[in-house]
Amino acid sequence: MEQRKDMSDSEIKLHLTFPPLWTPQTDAASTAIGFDERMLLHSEVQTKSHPHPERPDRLRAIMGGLSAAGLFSGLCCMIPSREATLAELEWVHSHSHVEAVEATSLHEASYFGRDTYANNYSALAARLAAGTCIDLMTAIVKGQILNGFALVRPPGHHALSATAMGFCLHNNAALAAKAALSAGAKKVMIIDWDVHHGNGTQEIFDSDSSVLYVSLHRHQAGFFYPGTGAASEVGIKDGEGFSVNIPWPCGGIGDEDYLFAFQNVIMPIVEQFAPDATIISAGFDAAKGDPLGGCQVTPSGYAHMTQLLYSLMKGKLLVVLEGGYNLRSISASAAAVLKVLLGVSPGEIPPSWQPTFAGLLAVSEACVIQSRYWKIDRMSLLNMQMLLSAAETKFKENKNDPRQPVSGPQAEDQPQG
Ligand code: Q9C
Ligand code: ZN
Repeated sequence: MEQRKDMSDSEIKLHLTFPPLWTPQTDAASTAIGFDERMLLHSEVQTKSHPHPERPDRLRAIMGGLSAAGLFSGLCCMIPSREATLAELEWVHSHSHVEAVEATSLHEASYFGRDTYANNYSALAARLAAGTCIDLMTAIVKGQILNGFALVRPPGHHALSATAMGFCLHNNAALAAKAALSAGAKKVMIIDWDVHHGNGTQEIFDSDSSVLYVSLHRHQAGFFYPGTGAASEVGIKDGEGFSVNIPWPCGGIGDEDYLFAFQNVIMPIVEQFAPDATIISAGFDAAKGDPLGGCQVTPSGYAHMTQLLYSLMKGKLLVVLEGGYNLRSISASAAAVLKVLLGVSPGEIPPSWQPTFAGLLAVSEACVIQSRYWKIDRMSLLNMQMLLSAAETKFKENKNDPRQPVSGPQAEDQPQG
C-alpha cells in the first residue's frame, strides 16, 4: 500500500478552541494538556533544501488532530505553561550545559553537532517545555489532576547531563522525574517508546535506583542512532537492574512485537517495581509512515500500550512528547493516546497478535538478562526459548526474514510442564 504524502506546511491552518485553563482544585479526575505557542518559535534558520524533521508544524499537527477528534471540548483542561528556572534545569544538567543553551538566545542560528539546531527562541522554548513537564508531573503527584499530556518541543530524551544532541536541548522527562521525587514520589518509572534509545535519560539515572528507565527502540546492533541501548545495559552501581532495554535488531517492528514486549518483560517488571509516578517518553517515530523510524506501530498499538500502563497506575500517567516526524502519524497516534488518558479503553489486545522472529529475539534476550534482577515467569521464559528455536528453523527456511511472524500451532498451544 502506498504511503500518503505527508501534510505540507500550508495545509495546516489551526482553528482551535483551546480547552479551558486549569485552576488548582479542579476535579482530580481530569486530564490536563500542556502546550504553549511559544514552543513553535524554536525553528531551524533555513539553509537547506529539506526542512528539518523536528519542526514547529509537528505541534500544530498534533493540536489540530486532537481538536478535530473532539478530544478538547469539555474533556481536557489546559495548564498554563511556565519556564523552568535555571536551578530546576540543574536538577539534571550541568551548570555549563544550562549556560550553553541559554547563550544560544544571543544568536540567530547555533548548532550542537550537525543536527541539533537553535535560534534566538530555542532556549525559551526549551525552558517552557521543561517547565510544562515539571508542573504537570507535580500536579499529578499531588492529586490535583489525574493525568497529563505534555505537547512540548524541543524534545528531550537524548539530552545528557552535559550535552545537547539528537534534536534535544533539555531532558524534559528526566526533569519531570525529579519533580515527581521532590513532590513526594519515592519510585518513578520512565517508559520510553520513542524509536530511538533515550541515551540522555538512561545516563542521568544510570546509578539511581529510585528511577526505573525502560526503553524499546530500534538498535540494529548499535548501528541505529544513537547506538546505545543494548539489552546488556542494565544500569550501574545502586542503579544496577534499574535500566531495562529492549533493542529491536531491525526496522519494520510493529504493534504485535511492542505488545509482546509489554506483556512478557515490561509489565512484570513494572508490577514488581510498583512506581508511584509513571512518565511515558512518547516519541511517535516508531509509527507507521515515520520517515526516520522505519517501523510499523499504529494508533491502536499506542493505545494498547497506554492502556496497560493506565490500568496499572490507575490512570496516573504523564505523557511527554519526544520525536515523531510524520505529521499524520503523530497526530493520529497522539489522539489515540489521549483517548486512553480520558478513560476510553481500546479493549482487549487481539489474541491473534503474535511477535515476529526479530521481536521474539529481542524480548527473550531482555528477559534472560533482566531475570537477574526481576522475577520473570520461568514458564514464559521457557516458552520463549521454545518458540525461538522453532522459529529459528523456519527463519532459515524462509530466506532469513526476521520480520516474519512466529506462526503455527506452537504460538497458540504451549506444552505445559
Ligand atoms: N546519520 C528524536 O527523535 N539522526 N531524535 C541522526 C545520523 C538523529 C532523533 C542521523 C535523530 C535524532 C528526539
Ligand atoms: Zn526519536
